[in-house]
Amino acid sequence: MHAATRELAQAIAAARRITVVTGAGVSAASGVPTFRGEGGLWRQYRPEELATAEAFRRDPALVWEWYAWRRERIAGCEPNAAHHVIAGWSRRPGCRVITQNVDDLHVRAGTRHLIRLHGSIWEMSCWDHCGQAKWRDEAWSWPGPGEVSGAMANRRLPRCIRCGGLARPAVVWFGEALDPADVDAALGACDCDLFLTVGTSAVVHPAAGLVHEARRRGAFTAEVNLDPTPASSAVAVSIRGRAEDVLPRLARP
Ligand code: BJW
Ligand code: ZN
Repeated sequence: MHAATRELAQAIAAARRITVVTGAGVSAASGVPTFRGEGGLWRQYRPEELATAEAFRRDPALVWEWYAWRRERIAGCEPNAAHHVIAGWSRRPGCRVITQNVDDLHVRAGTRHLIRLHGSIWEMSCWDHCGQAKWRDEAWSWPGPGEVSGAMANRRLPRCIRCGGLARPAVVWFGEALDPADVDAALGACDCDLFLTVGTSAVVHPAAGLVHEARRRGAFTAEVNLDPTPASSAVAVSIRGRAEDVLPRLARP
């Protein structure tokens, strides 16, 4: 075992309060595409072009088609070793898990005390803000090929269960505010002994700022990621590797 891995494994074993923040890299081994880098493109679009309210306003069918494609892919994925290790840590008192992922694979791995900063791809909300709380809908899927042109596609989009208006994915798009309760919980979780960031490019705020906040508050900070990120030089221990390989080693010091 490398010295950095051993040091982090021992710190995890000794820590009383652990906070883990995760990103798309944690689900990569399950088959969920990451946002940035290889496999991040859907057709010719980058996620930044589709994960916005402006894109949805302009072409809701295009955005829903992207989400339907992702929902179908995620439905065929299972939690991997990294999700299971994190779920194990989450059963320790004082452990909190913050995820940017909308795939719910942490939920399916049995993770406790989970804060889902960017929502869930399996939930919908009313685009018209009629007052209906977000609801879960795992059944809706994109109409089959041949039924998807223009007005037909728009008629087959999911509708609000209260007012019948257009439904949207209950996820947080660029430029949208996160749920203040989630932000409060995530900031509260920065009061910890050890803060570990896993599988995130650490560029999307406010999630990307949490590791710095935890460090400011005196936590031992660490990162496990395939590629270097803006957080790499700020943390005490940075391990370059795949979450599904490294996390099982960290769980067995
Ligand atoms: C592996 C691996 C393996 C691969 N093992 N590793 C401060 C500074 C600058 C900008 C801002 C700021 N504050 C706010 C902003 C604007 C913006 C922002 O951050 N922009 C930056 C990009 C510049 N933020 C926002 O707009 C946020 N809203 C906000 O702040 O609102 C303020 C407000 C207040 C009041 C009123 C109104 C507004 C919202 C951000 C929402 C982000 N949403 C998305 C889409 C979610 C829905 C969906 O999934 O469709 O969230 S974008 C996308 O990025 C998604 C992800 O959760 C998020 C982060 O991506 P992540 O997880 O890091 O994935 P990747 O692909 O980037 O990285 C994967 C990493 O894994 C890579 O590094 C690989 O190397 C690695 N990897 N395989 C380990 N096996
Ligand atoms: Zn409605």
